[in-house]
Amino acid sequence: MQIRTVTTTPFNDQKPGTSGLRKRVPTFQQANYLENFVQSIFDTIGVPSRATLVLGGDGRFYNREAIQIILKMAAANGFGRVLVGKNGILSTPAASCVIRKYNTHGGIILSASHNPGGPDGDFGIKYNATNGGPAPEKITEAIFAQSKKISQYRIVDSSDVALDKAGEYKVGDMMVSVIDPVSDYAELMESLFDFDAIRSLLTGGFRFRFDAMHAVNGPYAQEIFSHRLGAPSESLMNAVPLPDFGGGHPDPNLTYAHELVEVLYGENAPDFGAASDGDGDRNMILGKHFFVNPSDSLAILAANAYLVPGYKNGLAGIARSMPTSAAVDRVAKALDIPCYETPTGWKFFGNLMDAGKVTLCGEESFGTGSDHVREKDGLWAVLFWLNILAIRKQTVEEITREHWARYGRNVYSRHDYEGIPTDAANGVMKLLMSSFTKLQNAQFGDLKIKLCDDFSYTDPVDGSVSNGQGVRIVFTDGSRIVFRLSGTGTEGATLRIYLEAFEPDVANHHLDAQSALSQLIEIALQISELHQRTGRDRPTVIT
Ligand code: VG1
Ligand code: CO
Repeated sequence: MQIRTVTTTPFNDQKPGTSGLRKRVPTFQQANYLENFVQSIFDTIGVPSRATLVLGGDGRFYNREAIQIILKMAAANGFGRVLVGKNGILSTPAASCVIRKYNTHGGIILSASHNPGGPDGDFGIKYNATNGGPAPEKITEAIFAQSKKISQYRIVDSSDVALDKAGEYKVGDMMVSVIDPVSDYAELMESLFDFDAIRSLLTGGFRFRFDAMHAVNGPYAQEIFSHRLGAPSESLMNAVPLPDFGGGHPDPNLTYAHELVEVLYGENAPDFGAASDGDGDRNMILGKHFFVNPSDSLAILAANAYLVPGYKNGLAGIARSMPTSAAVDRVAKALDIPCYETPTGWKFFGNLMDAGKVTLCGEESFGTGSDHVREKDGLWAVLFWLNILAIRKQTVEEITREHWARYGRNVYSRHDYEGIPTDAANGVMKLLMSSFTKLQNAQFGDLKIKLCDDFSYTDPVDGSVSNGQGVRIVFTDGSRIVFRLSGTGTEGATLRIYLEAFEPDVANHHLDAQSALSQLIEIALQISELHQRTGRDRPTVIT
């Protein structure tokens, strides 16, 4: 095997964000840009002799080229085998599943998740550790540090691998197994859910729509919903993955999944609708003319987990990210199990799951998952809902309203201001942080501020500390406003405002979240001077 050592110089912007390194495609296409980052990963994790690596991505533009480069670099860095999804495809949860099932030395996932793709869109890369989960902060920081001092990378000269046929190939001395990206994952889903009950539901007049948004979950949805569960063919929308996601923004929310939303809010709407994102780890759940807030969805899954075979023996605990509503905390309390509050991003759940402290995890950003893998999992959440619907035989809206009646409703919304100038966004955050003393105990109408801080987390398993995870303004009645800067964007800054108020009274549960939260929204805008500082008079996305 001919290993070439190539001299290179560092780029200084290879800092992984909330979930891996995300940049515009042209940035990744620069000479040595991808190679530097991949070599920094290998240098940081160390490669045990003849170790196995998992490799796959969400199929977006530049996926195939990147896979060929990474295969040649893996061979040159001493890997003995790479398991790569056919056509270079693996959804994020499927990659996590494969890493765990075959006990590999982790995996590399190519995705920019919900960010748009195409030649001018975004690309991304991240390393998932041997537990199948996103590398924790101490590893991503070490990769970044390495990327700033890298001077060479290793690669072999070899022809490209035909990724379109499952089989065994060779790159240098390394074996490449091109695997079916769907089968291991589908098998895992069958082991968790009551497929017979779901099949009876889907073939018995219940009407279901799943929107794969031309992203990675198309083939997974076809195999699971159509082939294994017998869903009629009209159940699937946009199920053919495209390198640019059909020009769309593969983010399953009310703004970007509007095609599905129009169907579910239209005349003669189906009973249930769901969508997932670019890399298949997010989910949106809709009923007929009804939207399930992701924080509520997590709470409802937790409360109904006893109905689902994989979870019927109980949950060890639950974790949610800080900005996620406390709806699930109420369920944890009722179940008498612990509930953890972590910073944003799935990498913070891994230790808790590995230590057996939690079974279910969730984020307000349409992410839900469990310890079956170490990533959030879009199709898993849809199957979980279908399993509950199949057993309870009620509508999505009835189940949600009954949940609120029992636990109270955490009215919740997130307002995103996307693509604002970085300076303005930083200015807003600075202003808020310098206002803590002034805001403490301040009164706004009938609301009084109890606490303001910049969220900091100490991992209960390894004691690592993560600071600067978002500004919290908590009121005496438990209402909250949270401000955070996004760590997944590639253009300017995105400021997120998370709003939450608790409504115990069933008589008010019908209220629209925006009107129920109007007072908090006003306070948020006032104390952040957001409109004045950014020149924006409304959010780009409201969920
Ligand atoms: C966003 C979400 C966060 C999620 C992350 C990755 O991060 O808020 O909850 O874990 O995306 O999701 P940020 O830093 O932009 O707020 V995915 O599906 O893009 O990998
Ligand atoms: Co995603």
